[in-house]
Amino acid sequence: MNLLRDNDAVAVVPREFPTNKGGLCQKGWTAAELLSSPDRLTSPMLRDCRRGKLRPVSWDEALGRIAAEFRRIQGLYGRDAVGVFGGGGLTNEKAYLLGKFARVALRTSNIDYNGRFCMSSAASAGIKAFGIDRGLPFPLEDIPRSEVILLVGANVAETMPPIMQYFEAQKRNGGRLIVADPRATATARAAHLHLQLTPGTDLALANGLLHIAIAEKMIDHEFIEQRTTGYESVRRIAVSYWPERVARITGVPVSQLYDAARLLGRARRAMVLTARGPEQQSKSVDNVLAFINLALALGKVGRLYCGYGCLTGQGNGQGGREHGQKADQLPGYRRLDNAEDRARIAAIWRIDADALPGPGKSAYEMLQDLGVEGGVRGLLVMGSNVVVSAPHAALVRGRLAALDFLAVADIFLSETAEMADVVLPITQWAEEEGTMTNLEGRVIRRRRALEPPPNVRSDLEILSGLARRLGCAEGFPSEPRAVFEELRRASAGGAADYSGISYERIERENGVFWPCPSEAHPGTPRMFLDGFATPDRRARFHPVEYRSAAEEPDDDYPLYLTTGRVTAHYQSGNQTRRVASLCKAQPEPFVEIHPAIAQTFGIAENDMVRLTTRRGSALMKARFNHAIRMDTVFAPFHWGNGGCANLLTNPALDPISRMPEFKVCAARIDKVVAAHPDVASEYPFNSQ
Ligand SMILES: Nc1nc2c(c(=O)[nH]1)N[C@H]1C(S)=C(S)[C@@H](COP(=O)(O)OP(=O)(O)OC[C@H]3O[C@@H](n4cnc5c(=O)[nH]c(N)nc54)[C@H](O)[C@@H]3O)O[C@H]1N2
Ligand SMILES: Nc1nc2c(c(=O)[nH]1)N[C@H]1C(S)=C(S)[C@@H](COP(=O)(O)OP(=O)(O)OC[C@H]3O[C@@H](n4cnc5c(=O)[nH]c(N)nc54)[C@H](O)[C@@H]3O)O[C@H]1N2
Ligand SMILES: [Mo]
Repeated sequence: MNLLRDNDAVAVVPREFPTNKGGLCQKGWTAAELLSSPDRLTSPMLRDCRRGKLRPVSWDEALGRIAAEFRRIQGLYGRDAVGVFGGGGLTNEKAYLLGKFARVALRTSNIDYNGRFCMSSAASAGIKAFGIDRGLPFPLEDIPRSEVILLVGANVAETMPPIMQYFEAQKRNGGRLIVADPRATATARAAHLHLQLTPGTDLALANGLLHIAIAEKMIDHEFIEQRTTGYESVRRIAVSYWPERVARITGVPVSQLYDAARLLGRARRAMVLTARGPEQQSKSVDNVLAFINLALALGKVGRLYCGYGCLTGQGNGQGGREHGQKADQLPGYRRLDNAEDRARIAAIWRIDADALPGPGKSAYEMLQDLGVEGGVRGLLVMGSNVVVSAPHAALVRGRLAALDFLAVADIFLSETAEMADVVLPITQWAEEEGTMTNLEGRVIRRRRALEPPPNVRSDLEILSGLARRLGCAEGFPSEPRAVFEELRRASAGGAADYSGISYERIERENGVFWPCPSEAHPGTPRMFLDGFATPDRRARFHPVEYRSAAEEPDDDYPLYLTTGRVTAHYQSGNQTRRVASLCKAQPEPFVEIHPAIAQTFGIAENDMVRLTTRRGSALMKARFNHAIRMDTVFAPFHWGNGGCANLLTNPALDPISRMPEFKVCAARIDKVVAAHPDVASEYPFNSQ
C-alpha cells in the first residue's frame, strides 16, 4: 500500500505489486482511517491497583514498572513465571526480537503467539511431509497455470479478496476449481464443484478421494517410487474408505466424490490448498497430512504448477512463524530442543547455550494456566487480543484476571488491554520500518510513510527499553535494520534462511523468496522441484485415520457450530470495529443458520438468539442462510463481550500442533427476543 496525503487527510492508494496486482480489500482501503482514529492510545498508562483506573504516565514509569514487576515475580516464582504472547501481525524484526527478549532478557521458556491458533497445524504437517514449512511452496502467479485446484476450508473471496483474482484467472484459462466447505461461501459459489461436507470430516474426505484415485488407477506410481516414502501404509488405510462410507461420514454425495477425484486425478497439473477450515481442528495435523497424501499419490507435488499449499492468514503469518516467537523454536526455523541449533543461536546472542531455556507451553496451554501454581503470573502481550480470539474465552478472561501483572502493547485499548496493569501505545504500520514475509514466502518491506504521534513508540523501542531495564544493555537494538541484520546471521544455515536477503535487495527485486542463503543466491520462488527438504530428499506419506471431532452434536446440543470470518472485519475486531464504514457493513455479532432449521426452533430472521455450548453462551442476531448445511451454524469471531463466539468454542487441542478446535463443536440455539427495527443502534455489542 502507499499513502496519499492531502493536507491532513491520509488515504491508502494500492500499489502495483506482483502479489496483489494493485488490488486491496475493504480493510486495506480503510486502514488509513485508523492512523488518525480518535481511539488511538497516545500515552503509556498504568493502574495503581487492580480495581483502579488506568492513568497516563511517562514511558520511564511504565517501562520501569513492567521491569520491576517481572523481576519481582521471577524472584518469587522462578523465571518461567513470566510469559510473553506475540502475534503473526508483527514484523519479522519484532518477532525475532520478541523471541530473543523472552529467552535472553527474561530467560523464560514461556513464549508463544497467536499463530498457534492460525497455521500451526499446516506447519507441523508440512514439516512432517516435506521437511520444511513454507505456506505456499510456489508463487501465487502459478495458480492460474494449474488445471484443477482443490480449496479446502478456505474462503478466499472473503478473507483474501486480492488473491481471488488468481483463481479467477485459473478459471478463465479453462481450469476447474473445487471447494470443500460446509457453507456455500462466495468462494464456493465461484467454484465448479462444491463439496459441502460436515464440519470436522475433512480427513474422511481426503482418504475417500484417495480411495477412488486408487480404484480408478489414477495413482502416479513412478513419482511415488522416485520421490516419496511410506505410500504402502497409506494405501492400506485408503482401501477402507469406500465412497458410500465416506458419503455417510462427510455428507458429500458419492457422485461428487467421484467428480472431485476424477478432476484431480486426470489433471496434468493440480494443486491442493488448505486454510483454516481443516486446519483448526483437534485432528488438524492429520487432516492436512491426508490432503498431502492425496496430492503426493497423484504425483502433484514438487512439479511445476502443482503442489500442496497452506494459505497463510495474517499480514506476517509466514515470517511470524520463523524467527523464534514460537514456544519450541529458535530463529531460522531452528529447534529449541536441538543441541546444534542452541549452540549456534547462543553464540549469536552471546550467551552460554545452557542459559537458553527449553521449549515452553503452547498458546492455549499457557493461557489456561495463568495465575495458577506453576503457571505464568506476569505476562507481556504484544500483537494479540486473546480475550476475544482465544478459545473458551470466559476461562481465558478469568485466567488473565488471576495474573499478578499484565502488560499489553497495542494501538487501541483492546479487550485484553482493558485488563492490563500497564498499557503501552505503539506505532502503526505506516509509521515504522520493517519486513514481512507474505504467504508465498516472499520477504517484503514495510516503509515508514508518516511521523508517528509524539508519545507512541515502536514495539522494538519497547523491547529495547525493557531489556535494558532487565540488565541487557546490549543486543536489543531498536532500529529495524540492525535487528534485521542480526536476524539474517541467526537464520543462516537454518530452514528459513534469510542470510542473502537485504533491505536493498527486497527493494530492488520486489521482494525476495526464502530460502536465500547468500547475496548471490536468487531466492527460491519454487521449492521441491528437485527434492524435498528431508534427509533423503523424499516426501513422506503418513498413514492417518479419520476420527470424529472432540465434541459431536447430541440431544442437548444438536447443531454443529463452526466459526470464522466475514469480509468487513479483521480478527478480534479491535481495529475494524473502529471504522464506521466497516461497522455499518457488519454492525453486530451474528450467527448464520439455515431457515428450515431456524423454523424448527421458532426463530425468525434477525431474532436475537442465545447460542450455547458446554463452555457458555453468547447472544447474537440470527441471520438466514439457505446455503449453509442444515446441521451447522456459523458465527464469526470478530466481537467481544457477550457476543464473542469464543465464549462457545472448544479448546480441545491437536496433540501435535496444539491447535484448538475452533471449527467444530456442538451447540444449542434459543430465541431470546424479537428484533426491533432499530435494534442495531442500541445493540450492546455494537460499540467497541
Ligand atoms: N476479512 C477478513 N479477512 C481475513 C481475516 C479476517 O479476520 N477477516 N483474517 C486473516 C487470517 S489471520 C486468516 S488465518 C485467514 C483465514 O482465512 P480462511 O481460512 O479462508 O477463513 P475462515 O473463515 O476462518 O475459514 C474458512 C472456511 O472454513 C469453513 N469451515 C468451517 N468448518 C470447516 C470444516 O470442518 N472443514 C472445512 N473444509 N471447512 C470448514 C468455513 O465455513 C469458512 O468458510 O483470513 C485472513 N483474512
Ligand atoms: N473462534 C475462532 N477464533 C479464532 C479463529 C477462528 O477462526 N475462530 N482464528 C484464529 C486465528 S487464525 C487468528 S490469526 C487469531 C487472531 O486473533 P488476534 O491475535 O486477537 O488478532 P488481532 O485481532 O489481529 O489482534 C492483534 C492485536 O494486536 C494489535 N496490533 C496490531 N498490530 C500490532 C503491532 O504491530 N504491534 C502490537 N504490539 N500490536 C499490534 C491490534 O490492535 C490487536 O489488538 O484468532 C484466532 N481465533
Ligand atoms: Mo490467522
